[in-house]
Amino acid sequence: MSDTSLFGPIDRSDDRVAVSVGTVGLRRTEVFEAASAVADRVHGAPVAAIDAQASVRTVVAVVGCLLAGVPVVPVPPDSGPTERAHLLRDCGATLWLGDTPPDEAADLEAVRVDPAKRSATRWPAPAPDSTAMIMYTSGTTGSPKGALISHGALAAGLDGLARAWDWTAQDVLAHGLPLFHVHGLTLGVLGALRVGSPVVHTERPRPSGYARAATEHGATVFFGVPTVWSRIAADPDSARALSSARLLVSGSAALPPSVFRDIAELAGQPPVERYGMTETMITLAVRADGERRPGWVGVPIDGVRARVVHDSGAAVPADAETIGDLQVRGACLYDGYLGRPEATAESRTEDGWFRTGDAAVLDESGYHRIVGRRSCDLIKCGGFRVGAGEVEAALLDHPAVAEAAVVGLPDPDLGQRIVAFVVAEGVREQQLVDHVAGQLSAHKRPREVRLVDSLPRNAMGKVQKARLVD
Ligand code: MLC
Ligand code: AMP
Repeated sequence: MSDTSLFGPIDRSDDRVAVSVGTVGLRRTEVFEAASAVADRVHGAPVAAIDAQASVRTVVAVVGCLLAGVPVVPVPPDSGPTERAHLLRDCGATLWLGDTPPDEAADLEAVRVDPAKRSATRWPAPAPDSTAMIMYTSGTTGSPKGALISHGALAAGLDGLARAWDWTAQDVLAHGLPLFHVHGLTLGVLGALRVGSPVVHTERPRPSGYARAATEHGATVFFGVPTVWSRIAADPDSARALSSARLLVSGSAALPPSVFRDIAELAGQPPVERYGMTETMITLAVRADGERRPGWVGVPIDGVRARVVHDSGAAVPADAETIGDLQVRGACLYDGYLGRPEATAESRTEDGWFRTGDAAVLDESGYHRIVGRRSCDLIKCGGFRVGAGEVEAALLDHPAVAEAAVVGLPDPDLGQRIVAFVVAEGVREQQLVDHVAGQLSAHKRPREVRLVDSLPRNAMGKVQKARLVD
């Protein structure tokens, strides 16, 4: 049986269900014995791509690769051929773990993952600086980049969070977030396995599922993106069912103050907010016993340092007002973008701080508030990070489209909704929505397409997105 540095020793007396997704559950020993069977099969591979459906199979596949020291690429299950082909080509995977491989994975060796399989192989802990995961994430332009996350970074980030939230094996975590991003997979599955707290995954992040996790599974900690909390607040019975919880956590995007207050009233406590990125994991958090203030994401977790600076590099005053660039450093940060030395170098200052691209203010107690992103070309829709450039490229790929500009507009449910301004002939708006949903992940589709005669451009010919947003 494995005993790796990421997951710690296995307490065989703990016969609780450690991971459940929908109606399927595995005890802790079952998770690791099934994962060891995957590790037996995949060890030695350079990289493994995983069809990251919301299922225990995905959990077993990811843990198996981590045990074997094989870098994992979680592939969004709704990704279309353009996005999937890019990911698979870029990451260098030789294995496809999942059901029937899609056409783009036809060259990869298919590995079936069976959560009922068992193996007792003991795996030595992978080196802390070896790559554990390659998480694909959007930039302002171009195709998604693979962020290299080491085993050591995972351990450091998860421990920092566990300490911030007093998250222990006595907790039961519940969420229904996708298993291909930091929030749902890294924190919501690997975090739970590392601290030993059972995780109840509700398959979808619906309010009724969260309520059932509280009433039927005794969940004490809940993770959600603001859209999920907003939907829970709009379903008072479900929100009230969470009143037995110890901690409600919101992150991945800005939580509207009205939702913060509605949840406080209905569930008996407001969410704690925390801030992170694919490249950094979670760097700032309101601690379990910290003051909860709407819009404020707290202080650096243990092992992280943060600074808010002017363009000159000088720190902004801690006056809760002056806006600067948020930069972070610490053991939980990524090692760079796979095969993109220039983008990696650009992401760091000369003195080694990571430029988050987010603008923030700091107050005298050390709390941070995120006030927005520096670039309007990164959109947060329902907590998903979507690059305007990637959506524009998909639109321009349609034969009827001559020009396209994509922006994020405020949306009461999604935070920002993706809106495409398109110059095109002989095509309907919905056809363009479907075209993007078919090529990229469905969540990257424009929620609205506006057909226009021309795009506003400056003297240099650059599209003036600020005018579109106005
Ligand atoms: C809709 N669908 C289409 C379609 N229109 N499919 C094809 N073509 C079209 N034109 C399908 C979708 O694929 C999906 O299918 C279904 O319709 C509903 O999709 P949706 O409309 O996009 O769902 P929505 O209600 O908008 O989702 C809201 C949400 C989701 C909150 C559930 O946005 C979500 O899961 N967000 C979480 C994002 C997250 O975890 N981010 C963390 C990033 S990490 P089907 O089959 O699926 O029903 C990070 C770091 C940190 O940020 O700090 O945490
Ligand atoms: P991703 O790479 O998907 O993890 O997205 C990271 C981005 O999400 C950050 O750069 C922020 O813009 C945004 N984000 C994450 N958490 C928060 C938060 N609590 N409040 C505001 N924005 C957030």
